[in-house]
Amino acid sequence: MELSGRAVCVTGLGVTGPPVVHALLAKGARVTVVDGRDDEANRERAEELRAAGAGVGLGAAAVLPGDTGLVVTTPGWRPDSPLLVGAAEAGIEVIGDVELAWRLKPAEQVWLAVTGTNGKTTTVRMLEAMLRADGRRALAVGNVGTPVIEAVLAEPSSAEYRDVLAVELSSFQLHWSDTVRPHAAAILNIAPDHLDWHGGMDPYAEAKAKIYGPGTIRVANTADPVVRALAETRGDPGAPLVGFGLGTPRAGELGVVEDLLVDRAFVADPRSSAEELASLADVVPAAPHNVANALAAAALARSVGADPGSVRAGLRDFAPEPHRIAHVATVGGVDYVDDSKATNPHAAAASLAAYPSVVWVAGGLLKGADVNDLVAGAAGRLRAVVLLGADRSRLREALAERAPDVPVVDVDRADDGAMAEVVAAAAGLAAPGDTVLLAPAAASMDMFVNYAARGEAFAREVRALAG
Ligand code: UMA
Repeated sequence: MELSGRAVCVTGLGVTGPPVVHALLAKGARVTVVDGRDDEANRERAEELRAAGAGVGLGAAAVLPGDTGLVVTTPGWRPDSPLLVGAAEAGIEVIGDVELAWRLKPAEQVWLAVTGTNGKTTTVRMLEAMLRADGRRALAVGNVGTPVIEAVLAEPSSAEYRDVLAVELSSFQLHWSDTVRPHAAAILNIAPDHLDWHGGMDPYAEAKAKIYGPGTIRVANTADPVVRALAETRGDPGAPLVGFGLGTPRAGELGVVEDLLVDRAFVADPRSSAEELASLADVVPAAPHNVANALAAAALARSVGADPGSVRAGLRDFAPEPHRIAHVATVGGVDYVDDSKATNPHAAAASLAAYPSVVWVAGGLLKGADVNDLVAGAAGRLRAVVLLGADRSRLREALAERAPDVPVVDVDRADDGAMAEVVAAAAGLAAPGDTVLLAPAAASMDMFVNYAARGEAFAREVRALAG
């Protein structure tokens, strides 16, 4: 990709923007970066990027420069933002940061990609651990937090070079990626999320399906009908389709036999042989959806020839991230569990399914998702519900209709004391043997900086309760 002397506009000065700007400057492009937010943090970043040679437009000055030949957008920018619509109307190519990274990467670097509504970060981290156990120079990048562009610029001869990337791709990043073709890619599951950004379920699923590029080995969750349909109808029909699921694997699949994770795809003769990869005890936590994540990671690792022993070693090395079904404390015979990362109904349903009797803490920003099925599916497990956050009335209505006998406490405040009131109410409703489960089914930004801050607030109040 020729960038020397080209006028490029980068939109977004968040996590992704600055390394994209540096990469473009290093390639000789003339770069302007814009961001609608003109605050202290962005002014500081602007200072640093101006010193490096970029132009910067903040706030009202976040406009497309007249001579722009290419726009590189960071993932959070919606396709209907006026600046991006204006660029497209003017015939200017708009690509995402992942597409740019793909065009600039060394030819020999292999990408293994993961998308899905839930489990992406866990899966790329498991994959990274398996690849490292196999002796590869691997790194988990993308939506997981390290912008992809940071891992593609090193020359293969340098110490910083990575030969395999475990790339977590959000639907936003996939929307802006058109020529990316990973060696193998997994779709974990698809359930309603980010519908406001994409404008509906179909465009959301179509964005996810773009992960299967020409030649990409299609790894797909056989238990998810939407994923199965996409794997069968999208991507390259000439490329292998490898299913994974919690049942006994058929030829061409990875699955579970008794307490073993088993590969019947990446073996010499899938019809007559299978390879043991690991035991269920190697997967932490061993909740069903997490075993599915481990199988997806294993399929991707095996697609580049990783040893079965490396799959097991990687799973044992893997440490789950905070705020994902994390046990905080047991107080008075009641377990308190922080799954603040359950930011949509699909994730909350998986979490609720792991416990028989739950005081459920839920609510926040629902992002356009429907909660009726979630509530109907969980009703039999609910001792009580404590609601918080902006969209809690939608949950309250669903509970009144689908679980009318379950007591509901509504915490009608969003200040610093709200979480203390939530935990106190939950403690009052729980009986010994119950689980108080923070699995909000919603994003956190109405009350907290992010899901981690919400989880920390919950854990703090639980520890205070425990004394
Ligand atoms: N901005 C505007 N106008 C807009 C939109 C954004 O000016 O219309 C500005 C904001 O003021 C802000 C900047 O753009 O300064 C933010 O950029 P961004 O939203 O593109 O996000 P980044 O900070 O670059 O982080 C992104 C991902 N964020 C989103 O997709 C929203 C991060 O995923 C990712 O880790 C990072 O790139 C790595 O490259 C986070 C996320 O929430 C974890 N992802 C969603 C999810 O997992 O559900 C998709």
